[in-house]
Amino acid sequence: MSTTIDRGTALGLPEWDRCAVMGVVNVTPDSFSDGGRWFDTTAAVKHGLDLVAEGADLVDVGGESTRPGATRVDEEEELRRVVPVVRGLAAEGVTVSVDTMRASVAARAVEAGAVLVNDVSGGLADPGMVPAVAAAEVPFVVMHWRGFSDNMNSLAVYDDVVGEVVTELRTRMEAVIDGGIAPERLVIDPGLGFAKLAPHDLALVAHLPELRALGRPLLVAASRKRFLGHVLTREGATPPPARERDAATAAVSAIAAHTGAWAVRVHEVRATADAVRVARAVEGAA
Ligand code: PMM
Repeated sequence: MSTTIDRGTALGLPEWDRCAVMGVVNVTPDSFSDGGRWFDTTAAVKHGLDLVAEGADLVDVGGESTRPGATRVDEEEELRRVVPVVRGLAAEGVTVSVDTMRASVAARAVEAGAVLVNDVSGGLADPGMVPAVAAAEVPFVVMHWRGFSDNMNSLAVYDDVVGEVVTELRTRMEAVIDGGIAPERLVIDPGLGFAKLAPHDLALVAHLPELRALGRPLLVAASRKRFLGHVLTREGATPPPARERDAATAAVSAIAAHTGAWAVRVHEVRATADAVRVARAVEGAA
């Protein structure tokens, strides 16, 4: 089936005829929405397989929480969390991506079978990352990022959030290409919630085609984030907890799929798998 929306493709990854679904496995004790739930290799692998059974096209494995205010995990611990889970899922034939800001973790995860490196810092956190990914010849997610989670809220200052994110992403794309990563392997991501307040995130979701105009496939990761808590908060009430934001997440998945996202990254796969299929059907009927 041919698509009417050109979502782009990343060299080295399968091609889907609709927006792909990336399921999240956080092997962490403290991620904001699912910390502690899959903090064991067997449970994490099982969870990844469950996400595939529910409709995930690829599974993103991370061992470091990036929630606002989080402090960094050390390298040995991150390796211990991530590598066996990547190996276990890849051995089952799952398309695995690794969510890490460390070159050593990316390299070891690729050896263990990961086929995509997802670095929320876009290569800024570790000077070894870009050379490692270039050498491994795997696709690379360049996310919009302004600084580590412990102080990113103070960096959420914009005059024109869409224009500034586009400009800063373009600069990072040029830097990683200069560093040796093939342009065909890049995926870009607006970094919802990273140095952004709710109005910034909403503006970025409203303007995805402007990000897509950078010419690379677009990954959108809204799942359970704070801006959805804001949207769902009734007057005078506190925001619903992260795990009660899955219907809102699926709504963003439908919008993102309909406006050209290549993939959406979510914790709860079932509703988003339906959302991207509905978006595909609507696209086919246009
Ligand atoms: N957000 C989180 C983690 N990894 N990766 C990408 N590419 N984009 C994101 O927005 C992103 C990410 C936040 O933590 P979570 O794993 O609990 O969603």
